[in-house]
Amino acid sequence: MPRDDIALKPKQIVKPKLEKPKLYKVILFNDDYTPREFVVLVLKVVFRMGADISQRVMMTAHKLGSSVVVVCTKDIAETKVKEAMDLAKDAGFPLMFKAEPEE
Ligand code: TYC
Repeated sequence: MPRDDIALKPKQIVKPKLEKPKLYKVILFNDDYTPREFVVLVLKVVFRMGADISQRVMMTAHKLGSSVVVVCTKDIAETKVKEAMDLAKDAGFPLMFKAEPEE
């Protein structure tokens, strides 16, 4: 039977301190040699972007010099950059992507 003459301490609630994972931007850079269609293809295949958004991201890099493609965890950003640049290298184009920490 529960005793009412003993004061029980309330159980402490321990909140696990989970750090938010740092986010990384994948940035696409313009160059003078890679065909626009190839850039769009890479965005579709590697980043699974639709036709319209791929075209817009490519044109932003083409006009402004660079464009953010996606924001994600470091691992994913670095893997995507490698996949995209391997495709470009195999096709003989100097297309450049970089993963950078988000401020
Ligand atoms: N500037 C390239 C051209 O005119 C096309 C291009 C666009 C290349 C975007 C890279 O990130 C890029 N053929």
